[in-house]
Amino acid sequence: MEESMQSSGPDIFRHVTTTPRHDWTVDQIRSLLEAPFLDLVFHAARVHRANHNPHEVQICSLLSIKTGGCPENCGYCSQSVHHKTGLQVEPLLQTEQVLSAAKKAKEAGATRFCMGAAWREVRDNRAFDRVLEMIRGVNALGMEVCCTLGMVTEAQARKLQEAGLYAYNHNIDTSPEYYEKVCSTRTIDDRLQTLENVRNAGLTVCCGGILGLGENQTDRAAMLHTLATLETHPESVPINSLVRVEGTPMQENEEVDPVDFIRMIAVARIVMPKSMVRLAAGRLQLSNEAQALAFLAGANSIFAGDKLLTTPNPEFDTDLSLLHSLGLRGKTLETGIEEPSIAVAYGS
Ligand code: SAM
Ligand code: DTB
Ligand code: SF4
Repeated sequence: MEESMQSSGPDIFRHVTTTPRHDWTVDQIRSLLEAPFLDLVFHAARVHRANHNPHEVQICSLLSIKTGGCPENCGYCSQSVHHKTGLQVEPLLQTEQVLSAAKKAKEAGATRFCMGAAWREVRDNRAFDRVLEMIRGVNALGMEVCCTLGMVTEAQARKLQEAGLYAYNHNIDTSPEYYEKVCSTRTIDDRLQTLENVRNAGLTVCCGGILGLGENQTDRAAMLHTLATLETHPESVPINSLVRVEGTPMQENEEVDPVDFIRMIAVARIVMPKSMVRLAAGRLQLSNEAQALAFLAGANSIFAGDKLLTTPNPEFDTDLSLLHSLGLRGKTLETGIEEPSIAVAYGS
């Protein structure tokens, strides 16, 4: 490599490769998280440009298809029955309502449509049949279809796959060690089992986590370590920053420093070079400049639209003008990596 290590930071960066590795240790990942910020962004940007088109950002659209009343007790969530958040519970939407939202999202430039249901797990009932119908409809629009419906068995995941589902979202949220502080109605092993079921059914995996739950730096490293040591890296890794919801046990949590949010994006990019890293919940707390740094550090997707599932998000037009001002464009499904603007001479 031409640049000397003196100019590109501490020793830990010697371990960085542009191709996927599955043997990162928690200590190494923690060292990356704690490295000088600009060195970290520099290395993450290089890994990013070797694997992705740096001018493209995938726009995803989210829709809550069944809102509130969830029996799980995730401490951050507006939709849990265990917290008094004042959220109005709504039954499963009709298929036509969902398809109309998906069409609008597609016209606005979204290429991925994610449907979320506040369920603990999928049950084989009429509601599931309706979700399968929604998936068939959105798939027919030519979008990547993603669902997040709670725990699924392998047989259910196969039905989702056969209906045209592209990805299943199921976040591990935090480290295995801290997990019970975030949710006690299920274990992280339950989460990992669902991820295995999804993978066995031939779906792509969307799995990430949240910053700001009260976790420490080792937990952040351990969360990324759990994902980066899976046999196949999740194709999609959403990194959320806690949206503090009144009435949840986490409403008073300390705000996440934007620099730490960007660090997490950068390290996710380095340890999972080929995955889509999604700058997910928490963008209202980020300035345009911070978002620009996140894109430089390897984020290549956002959730657009003024609502995430239940909480506010930047206005669609605000996002479009941000992307425009940064010279970024929405990713189309046909394009792969084309002409990264900087030649990458990294050894791997
Ligand atoms: N019930 C399903 C489940 O738990 O997998 C799906 C819905 S859940 C709302 C999807 C993900 O959104 C969660 O796993 C969590 O990572 C993220 N999320 C939920 N509430 C959040 C909040 N207040 N702030 C940031 N991220 C949040
Ligand atoms: C993910 O990791 N973040 C998105 C998507 N996957 C489903 C959801 C964010 C939800 C934020 C809280 C809410 O709006 O209720
Ligand atoms: Fe339920 Fe999902 Fe919210 Fe947890 S994150 S309370 S499982 S909707």
